[in-house]
Amino acid sequence: MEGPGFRKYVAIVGKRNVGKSSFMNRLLGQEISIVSEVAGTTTDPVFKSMELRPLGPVTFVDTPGLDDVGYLGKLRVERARKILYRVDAAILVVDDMPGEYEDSIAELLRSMDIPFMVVVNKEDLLGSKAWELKKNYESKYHVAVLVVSAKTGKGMESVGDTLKKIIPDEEEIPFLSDLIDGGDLVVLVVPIDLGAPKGRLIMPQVHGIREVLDAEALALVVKERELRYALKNIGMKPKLVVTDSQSITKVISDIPEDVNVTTFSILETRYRGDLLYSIESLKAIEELEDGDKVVIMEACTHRPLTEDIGRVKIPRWLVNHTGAQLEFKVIAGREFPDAEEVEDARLIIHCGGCVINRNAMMKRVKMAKRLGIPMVNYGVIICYLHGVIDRAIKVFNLDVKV
Ligand SMILES: Nc1nc2c(ncn2[C@@H]2O[C@H](COP(=O)(O)OP(=O)(O)OP(=O)(O)O)[C@@H](O)[C@H]2O)c(=O)[nH]1
Ligand SMILES: [Mg+2]
Repeated sequence: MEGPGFRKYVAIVGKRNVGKSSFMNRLLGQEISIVSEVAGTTTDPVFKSMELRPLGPVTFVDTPGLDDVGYLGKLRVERARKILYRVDAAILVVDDMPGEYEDSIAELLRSMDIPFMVVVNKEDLLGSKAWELKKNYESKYHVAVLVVSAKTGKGMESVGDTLKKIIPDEEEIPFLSDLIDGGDLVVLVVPIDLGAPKGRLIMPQVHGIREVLDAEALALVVKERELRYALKNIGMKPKLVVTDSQSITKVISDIPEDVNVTTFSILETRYRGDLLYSIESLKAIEELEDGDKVVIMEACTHRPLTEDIGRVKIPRWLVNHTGAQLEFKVIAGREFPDAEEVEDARLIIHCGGCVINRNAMMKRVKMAKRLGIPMVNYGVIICYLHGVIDRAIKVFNLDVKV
């Protein structure tokens, strides 16, 4: 399956003239990036896609040697950050001992949570010194180091294997099965309103029911109007109540105080993304001021409804809550936007991401983190703006204060 989160982006970084472009060309087996003995040949990032076994589709990003004169200090880091925020891994190409430049790149990559490997290039020139360099890089950075020659092709065959090892696959997180035990009663409150699709339930609802059954627990599915009646008559206290975000305040008023409750949307945020970051990012709401830019981000491009949750309701609630004149911008689509489009945003409000998988959603979370932008999800912000977030996340026992 091809899609965002499946294709890997790998940046090739290193000093000028170490052979970054030559290395990429050799991987691709064709001349894509201009190579020359003049330092600073590559001036803008060059993107090139290929199938690299055993990794699958990869897009390599050949970067300008970031030690360019004129891009020193902070500016250089800012420039690198804008290239690197979207990559899954980096390859640091070197032809000499680790120095200040390599240290600063390694530190930047670590701070951005980007796994990297080192490639000692020019083995044909360096000879045994190449292996000495390998030892140095291994003991200094504790990463995988390959010795290659972009010129002769030596050592190049291990690049795919090494990249596969350093790029982690996201672990799977259960939807709700870890929150319940066999025999528990779980109540799923499902609105059947105009927004509900005809004749069926939506994915998170089906997912919830399925996991309750897998856990050998009992699923009771009701509309919000029948909730009180159901609880009165069933004679059993629910372990968990899951509801649609928009009915949460009503649902809370209908259930005992000590019953855990959350929303389908919060479960989805945890399942696909980073619930903790979403909750930590709520802080940013209280800091919003007049003129601040808030980005509404959706992973799909559905046709907006008239009372659209992301485009109409959340902005309205947010303005009411903060009292600030905010500037909203909607960005929809399967690709996370360019850094320029979001870097001045004070907050990103992201949809649940039902059309993308965990790898893709986590990648978006990482990109927001790397750009230093707080990012909350619809379900989390709705509960926060309705004053019920503490109650709605209690069941997860997270180590966070809202
Ligand atoms: N002998 C030898 N020369 C190499 C090798 N790889 C690259 N070179 C040479 O090193 C010089 C620089 O190579 P590039 O690939 O342009 O280096 P770069 O890192 O992309 O440089 P910038 O784009 O300027 O940052 C060229 O003259 C290449 O032919 C190698 O494995 N062996
Ligand atoms: Mg180059």
